[in-house]
Amino acid sequence: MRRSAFLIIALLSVLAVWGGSCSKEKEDFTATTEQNVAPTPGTAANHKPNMAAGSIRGRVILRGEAPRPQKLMVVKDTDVCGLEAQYDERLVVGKNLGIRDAVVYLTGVKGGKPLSSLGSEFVLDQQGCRYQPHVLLIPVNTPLQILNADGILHNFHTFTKKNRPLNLSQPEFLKKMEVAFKYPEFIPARCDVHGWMSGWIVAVDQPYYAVTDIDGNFSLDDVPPGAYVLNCWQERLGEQTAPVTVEPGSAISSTFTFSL
Ligand SMILES: [Cu+2]
Repeated sequence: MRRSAFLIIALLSVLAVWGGSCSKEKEDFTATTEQNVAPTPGTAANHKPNMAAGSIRGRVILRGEAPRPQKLMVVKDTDVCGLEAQYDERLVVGKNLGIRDAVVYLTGVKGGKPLSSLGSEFVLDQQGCRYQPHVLLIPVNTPLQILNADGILHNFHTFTKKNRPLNLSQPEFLKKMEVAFKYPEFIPARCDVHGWMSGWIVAVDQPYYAVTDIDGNFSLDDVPPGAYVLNCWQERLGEQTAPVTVEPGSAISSTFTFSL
């Protein structure tokens, strides 16, 4: 009798643990689903989303066929730079002809979320003799940390029209440098030591900017209702614009199509 009572208690304990883990899974699943269906506008932790705001989502795509990735010749520091094959990142076409590293931005927005909603820490790494990321957004007058994960000599050289041009040597022992940009500008960056290294710093004075992901997707959230111009820039393909009207609480979609 005492043995069967023990067995029943043991069985109930197992069921309780099993039931607990099931409902946990269910909770997690529900949370993920809600997140996917109804994304919260605005990303800054300290920013209260404006419930009347709208959002713009879309893609930047290439018409026709994706070009073959162009392999770069690594002719220097091959023990660090040549560990992986290097490809020209000035035009990277992913799934369904989506274009990576296009910059999509709104002009004409008054008010809305703060510039700080773009983030609080901005890092450009030099890893495998590539700039990572290839295109980086940074608010004006904000420190940009330039890291040297490679531990070899690099040179950070910017080609600017509004900002002060930079030409900074970063020897192997200098793991971090810090710079800032005073004016909004699309700024090419190069390394004079490794001629194939190229990237872009996009200094911005308003937060309605996004860089497309590997599949060409972008999203701009927490946009105050109004009529604006949506701009799309790609370093090789140029710039396009489209008028957009954001209604309160609406989500609109927009696609930019470029040709080579
Ligand atoms: Cu370099």
